[in-house]
Amino acid sequence: MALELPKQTLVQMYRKMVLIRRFEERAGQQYGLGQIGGFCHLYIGQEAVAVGALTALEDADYVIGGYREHGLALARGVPPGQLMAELFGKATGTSKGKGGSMHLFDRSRNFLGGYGIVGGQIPIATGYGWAIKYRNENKCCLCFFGEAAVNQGSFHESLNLAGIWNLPVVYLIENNRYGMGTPVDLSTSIRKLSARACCYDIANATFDGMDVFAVFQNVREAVERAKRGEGATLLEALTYRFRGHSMADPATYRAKEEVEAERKRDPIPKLRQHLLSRQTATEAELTEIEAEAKKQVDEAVREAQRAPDPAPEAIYENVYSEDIPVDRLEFTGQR
Ligand SMILES: Cc1ncc(C[n+]2csc(CCOP(=O)(O)OP(=O)(O)O)c2C)c(N)n1
Ligand SMILES: [Mg+2]
Repeated sequence: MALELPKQTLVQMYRKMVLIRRFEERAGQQYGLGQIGGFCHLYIGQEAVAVGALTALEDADYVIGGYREHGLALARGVPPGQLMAELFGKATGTSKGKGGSMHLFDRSRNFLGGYGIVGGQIPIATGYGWAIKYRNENKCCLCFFGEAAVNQGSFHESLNLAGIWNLPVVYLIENNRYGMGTPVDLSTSIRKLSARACCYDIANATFDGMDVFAVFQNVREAVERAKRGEGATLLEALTYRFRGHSMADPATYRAKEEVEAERKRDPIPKLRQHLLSRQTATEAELTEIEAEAKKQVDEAVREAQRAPDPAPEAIYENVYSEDIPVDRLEFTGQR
């Protein structure tokens, strides 16, 4: 699978995964130093899901996620300095410092957030799917959410509509085994969560979310299906978060042995080993990528520190939109 991808793509996947890991470590550190307020949910351990999935997407496609979305934003190409500034609540952040960790947006990259309500992004993705179809566009919407969201009404209602209307949406469950402190087998009666798609007659697959190529391949197939007009797909990536749910969670509800066993599945050393063993990249090239990621993150922190706070009067801006562009109001597609 990996072999058919050009070296440049494979190395870029590694670069992004390492950047996300270093960024999240620094975000955790800066949170501890009091530079970041509010909630902060780190993506450490899940990097292969964001990077594999977003490599399969085109720039014109839409991406939407929940509150554990720093990695999604970075994989989509949001500059780390702008992202760190948002976490710091600074005016140069992706949401002008008014969104914070859970509400990252970048319209220029079709990155739609960032939602704090579990499963809240799923109906929005479904609406985007409907709009794409109505406008006759050759695009899709990729929607990330955690495994705890599959018991929300919003999930079932959305998949039902996506099934009826054959919408170009890829629903991607990041099954990291826990919803806060609750293990998935205490919240959900079935083991294979992608099987829920059968109720709505949509395509589905479960795969190793620590294997960036498995993620890429499954998402690419789902994206192609959506763009062929064959409707939605429900995907389940089996992953794990190495840290607690949020910065306030010491994760005492899981055994040390379990975490150690999961760490052996760490997607970053796995990809590193793959690149070296196939001679796709040399040790020196990968070491340089790792040093570059660290430098980028150091610079992101400096940029965030230097950036100004939002002006007090900015509190009134971006609350209501009084000048919605006409192209947002007029639908030209066929029903
Ligand atoms: C509707 C709603 N209910 C409860 C919460 C509180 N809450 C925040 S995160 C979370 C767990 C979600 O777990 P999961 O969907 O598996 O995502 P993960 O945190 O593992 O990425 C809960 C219950 C919320 N934010 N929204
Ligand atoms: Mg979870």
